[in-house]
Amino acid sequence: MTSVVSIQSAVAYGHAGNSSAVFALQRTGVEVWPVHTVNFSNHTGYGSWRGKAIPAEEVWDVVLGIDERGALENTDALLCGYLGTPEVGRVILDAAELIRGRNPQAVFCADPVMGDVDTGFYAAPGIPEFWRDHVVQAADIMTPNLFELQFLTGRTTTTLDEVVAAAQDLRRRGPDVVLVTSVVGADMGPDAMRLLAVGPGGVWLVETPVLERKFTGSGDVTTALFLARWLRSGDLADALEATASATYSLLEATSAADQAELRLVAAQNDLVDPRFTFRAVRL
Ligand code: PXL
Repeated sequence: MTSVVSIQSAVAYGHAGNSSAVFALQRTGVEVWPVHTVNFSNHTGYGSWRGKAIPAEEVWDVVLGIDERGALENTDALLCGYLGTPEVGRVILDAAELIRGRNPQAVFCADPVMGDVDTGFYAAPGIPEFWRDHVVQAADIMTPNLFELQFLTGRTTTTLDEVVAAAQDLRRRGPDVVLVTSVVGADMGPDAMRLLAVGPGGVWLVETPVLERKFTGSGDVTTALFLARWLRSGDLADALEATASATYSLLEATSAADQAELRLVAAQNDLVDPRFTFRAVRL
């Protein structure tokens, strides 16, 4: 059984961080051990929320407890996302090292959650820099959106070629596989949403129709599904297609129901048997 340690946020209401990734992983047949970085009432996109970030020592303590069960030897991947505080950045690096020590084959998948084009940076000061200066070098897989890719590489991109070049640049700094979400550019039409995957299997692009909505938590589902499929098939194009198909189907169901929060439970079948399927093209 594939097993993943997932260190990210928890929200009581709605679906973001672990509160979207855990169910997505479980529904696709992955055993997941969630470690929470914050305990919030809801995601921060609402503008107000209650609850607190969990102190870094407590986050680390939970990782140690999992290790004391002997479970890290059977961990196939560490998945990380929303951090809450820059101090938790150190915890995810220590967790990656501990897990690699227990299982040298384990994969470190880091979603550098920090911001987006429309919101700007929403991560606390110091977190974007921690991803850039410390996590990039340690990760095997990274899944930035285009805004995050530009920050991590210090490049601005206007064309698809420049996005590919920035993703290749990120690969040279660390992760072997880079998945870029929300790919847009001057030479790309406004009529598609795009995901780009760059890795040992080449450069692959997939397009889905545009949904005129902003979703929170969709990136967390995207990364979770991509990791799950990558662990299963090890095939970049296959992982990209499966991720785009399932995520688009979920977002389409959310739009159709006119809901603010992802229809993760109601549309759970889309995670394993998506109603829409998309093919990736090699660039
Ligand atoms: O989807 C990213 C995310 C995760 N967790 C929390 C968030 C957000 C984005 O706003 O607020 C708590």
